[in-house]
Amino acid sequence: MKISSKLLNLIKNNNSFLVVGHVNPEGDSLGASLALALGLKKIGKKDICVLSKDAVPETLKFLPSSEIVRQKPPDREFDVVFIVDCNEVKRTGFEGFNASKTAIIDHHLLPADAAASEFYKSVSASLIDPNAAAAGLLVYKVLTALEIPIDKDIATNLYTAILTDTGGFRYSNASAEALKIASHLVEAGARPWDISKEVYESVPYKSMKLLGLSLSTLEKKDGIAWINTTKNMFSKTGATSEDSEDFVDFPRKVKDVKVAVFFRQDGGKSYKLSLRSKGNVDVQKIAKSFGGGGHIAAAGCKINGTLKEVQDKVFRAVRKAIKKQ
Ligand SMILES: [Mn+2]
Repeated sequence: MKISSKLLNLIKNNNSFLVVGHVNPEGDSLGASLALALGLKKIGKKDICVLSKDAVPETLKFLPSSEIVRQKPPDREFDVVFIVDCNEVKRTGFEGFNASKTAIIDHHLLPADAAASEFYKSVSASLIDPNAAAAGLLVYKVLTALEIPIDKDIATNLYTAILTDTGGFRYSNASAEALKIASHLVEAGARPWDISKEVYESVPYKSMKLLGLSLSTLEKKDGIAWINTTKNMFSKTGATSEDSEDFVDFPRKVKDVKVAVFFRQDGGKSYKLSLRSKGNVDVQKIAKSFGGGGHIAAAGCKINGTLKEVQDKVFRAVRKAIKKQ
C-alpha cells in the first residue's frame, strides 16, 4: 500500500507529536508506537510523547525506550496525535487529545459507520491497511519512506511488533512481506532469540504452576477442547488473572480441535470466557450472543452460572456454529 504524501508531509512539517496505542497494550501497540517515536527523534523532532492508558506490562519492559511511555499526557497542546494499532479514540482509553491534527497508522478494519463519522472527517492523514500483519510493519514503511535509518532500538521494537502479532510468524498473516521486513530488522540489529526469550520464555513461575492445574481439567468433545481455572487454583498458586492471559492457546493446540474455550472463574458463579477458532467458525458471533465481542478467530465474554451451566450454554452455541460450517 502506498503511503500518502499527506502523511509524510504531516511528519515533515510539524514539530510536536503525541503517539498513542490501545488499552491493554501488547507487543504491536507498544513496539510500533515506540519505533515511530524513536524514528521521529532521529529526524530532529524533539517534542514527542508516547502515551498508553495502561502501564507497560512487565513482559514488554525490555522494549528499548519503554521507560518513556506515559499514562497521562502533558498539559499542553501538540501539533499531531498519532493513533497507532487502533483507529478509534475509544480504543486508546482516552477521551480525546490536545493536538491540532490527528493521524492514524493501523491494520484493523474501520468501523462500519466510519464514512459518516465526524471523527474520521477530522483525521488529517492515515495509513490504514487491514492486510498488514502488524501496525509495526506499517511504521517500518513510514520510516523507510522518510529515509530514516533503522537502528538496533527501532529494529527491536518493530521486530517484536511483527513477531507478536503473527504469533511468532505462525498465523495466516505471516506474509512474505512480514518475513522480508523481519529479515531487514534482523540485519538492522534485532536479535530474534533475545526477543523470543523475553516474549515467550519468561513465564512467571506461579503462572506455570497455575497452567499445570488448569491443564489437568482439559477435555475434548465434538471438535471443542476446553480447560478452566477456579478461584481455588488462583489462591493455591498466588497467580492473578494476568497470569492466565494465554491459557486458551493450550486447548487450541490439540489436534482436530475447531474451537477452544478457556473458562476463568472470577466469582462464585461468574466466569470469564476466552474463545479461539482454529478453522472457519466465527467465535466473535458466539461471544456477541453472550454480550461479549472480539474478532473472528479470538473473542471473549462473561457468563454467570455454575461451571456446568455456563459450559452447557456455550457448548450448545459452539456446536451449532460448527455444524453450520
Ligand atoms: Mn496489531
